[in-house]
Amino acid sequence: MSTPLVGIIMGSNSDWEVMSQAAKMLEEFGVPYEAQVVSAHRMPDDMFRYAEAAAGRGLKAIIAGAGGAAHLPGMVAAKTIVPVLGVPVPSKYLRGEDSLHSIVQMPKGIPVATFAIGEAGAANAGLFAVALLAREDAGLAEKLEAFRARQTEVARNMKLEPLK
Ligand code: RP5
Repeated sequence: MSTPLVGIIMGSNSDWEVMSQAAKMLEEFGVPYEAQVVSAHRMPDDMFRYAEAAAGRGLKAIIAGAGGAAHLPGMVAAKTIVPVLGVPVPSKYLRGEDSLHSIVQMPKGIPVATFAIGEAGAANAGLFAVALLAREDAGLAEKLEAFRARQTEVARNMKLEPLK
């Protein structure tokens, strides 16, 4: 396995169903990544260690997902200058609106690039990490262009059922 360029972290293994969409996207593009649970409130020291080591280990982006009072992306961003992409994971009672607000409302000075709630957000965070890496990797840029072109073709070929 090559050295990971993207770190995917999440608050719980219950987030994996959503966060695996980011991993699938990175796999599709052949980007080396790692994925693990780093809980902000249950493993705060591990979280800081992860963030502090990220740049030195060669991570170019960190995709961080959490649900509820989702402080993981913001706290990780506070301890590293590696770009942090935040994914709000749907929560049981507030359906992820709590997660979204916790992640998106970062005070000025520590940015977290915040994505949509749930699977689309996780997949788009993966795609965004690919786009970041593609700035320095012509082969990856070509794959991203091809991905977009295929998507365009699918949309162009969409047929609508006639009214009955
Ligand atoms: C957060 O609390 C996690 O990110 C997860 O979305 C949520 C629930 O965690 P579990 O109770 O399923 O471990 O920390």
